[in-house]
Amino acid sequence: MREELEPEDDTTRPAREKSAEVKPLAAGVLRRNDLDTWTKPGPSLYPHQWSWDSAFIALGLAHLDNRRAKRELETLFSSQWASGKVPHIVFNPEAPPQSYFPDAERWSSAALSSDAPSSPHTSGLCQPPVHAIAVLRIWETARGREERRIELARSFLRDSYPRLLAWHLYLATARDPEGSGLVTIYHPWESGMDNSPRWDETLEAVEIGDLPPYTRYDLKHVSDPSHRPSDEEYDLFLWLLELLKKARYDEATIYESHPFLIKDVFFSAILVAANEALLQIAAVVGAPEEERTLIEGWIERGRESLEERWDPDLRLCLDYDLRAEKSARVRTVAGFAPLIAGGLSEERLEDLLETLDSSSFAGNPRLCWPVPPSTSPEEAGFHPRSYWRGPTWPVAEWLLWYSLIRAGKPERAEKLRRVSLEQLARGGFAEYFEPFTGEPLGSPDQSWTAAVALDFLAVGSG
Ligand code: 2M8
Repeated sequence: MREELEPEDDTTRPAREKSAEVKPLAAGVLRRNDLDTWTKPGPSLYPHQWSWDSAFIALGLAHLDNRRAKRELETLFSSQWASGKVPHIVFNPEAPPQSYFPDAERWSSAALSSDAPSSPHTSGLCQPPVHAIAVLRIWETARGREERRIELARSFLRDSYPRLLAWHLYLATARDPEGSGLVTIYHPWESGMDNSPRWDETLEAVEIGDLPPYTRYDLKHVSDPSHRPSDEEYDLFLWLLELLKKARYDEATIYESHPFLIKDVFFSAILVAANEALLQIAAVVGAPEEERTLIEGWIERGRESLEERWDPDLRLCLDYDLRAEKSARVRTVAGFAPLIAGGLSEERLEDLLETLDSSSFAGNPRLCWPVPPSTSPEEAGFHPRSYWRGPTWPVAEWLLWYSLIRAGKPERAEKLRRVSLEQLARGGFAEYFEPFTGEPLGSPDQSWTAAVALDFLAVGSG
């Protein structure tokens, strides 16, 4: 039977008391998933290093152990491709056999592309670039401490800066040959929101060819297969992967032939926020003026192009399918992209806040906690238990909280932070939550959930 959570029961206990319990529990999750130089996203479902998970993990670890936080990102960046791409998965050679699919062999990245490192193996895709934000957090947690610690953090920034710059340059060029300011993704896995209804129309048009057989291992790690993408979705994911392999992960070839080429507004907005962080890092390390000007240009271009993707009726920002030449008119949390990118006019900010608090998102009366579901409950493609089709995701809440602070809305940010922490204090560090009942779903003890809790606790007033 499903366990229903009743947040009302707990209102007598002060928030501060519950927060005090959350910190050691969150730290415990990160400790248990720690493999010394990097952290597993989840205890069994995700046995390898994932790119944006590690960025979130690093910003949580920054509040526990600065050195370990740095190591997390150094490990990830040591597998950066020659092109500047940071791979979405770095494979763990010690992972138990048949624990995750597609595995390193299925990707064959090093065999197909001379840009890919051969040891450890990596996937051929990338994920949203949260990394510069995490590097900046590491710096911020060291500042104001003893001189030695500050100097170590500064030296970490010096080492990280060129890698981050190469990563962002790759996204601004290979992933945006049009110079549009928006990043093109090649696969739903690159968005981080794998089975979001954002991709439904595009995927419907994809014809699956001769797909080599495979076995899914993810389903054995969750209590109910309906939490994860369906078999039909997996076939499409695997077929797109075959096409990318056929193109030998070559950007120009992919651009000519691939059926999934989407200007992803959420990914692009994170890049703008990450470029803001990179600009601050550039100042700390004394980067050349022309590089700072380049980064400023990326920020400006990114914001302008997101504004062009604004839908005045839905009052959200929409992805654009380059092949079909049309927008994906679906209300998902990704539509808040301009808030994440920042630099908004008062009017646009108000639009976004109204959408956020409307019944389409955090103001929906059926919600257990007033946090935005990954897909609006008013959408036809909404599903309350399926992965990115409706559940609430603490990492998405963190991104909105971080953005609200940057947008000069500290009170709204604080409300979101408190509710998000309450949700975690009641439901634990699940990968995602059923939005109407608060039931924890997916992988338990998910590292990035614990990491954002630590950041919420450290940066907020507790
Ligand atoms: C999920 O994605 C992986 C594929 O990359 C999967 O479902 O197997 C997504 O939630 C993604 O955003 C996340 O980085 C990854 C690991 O937590 O899991």
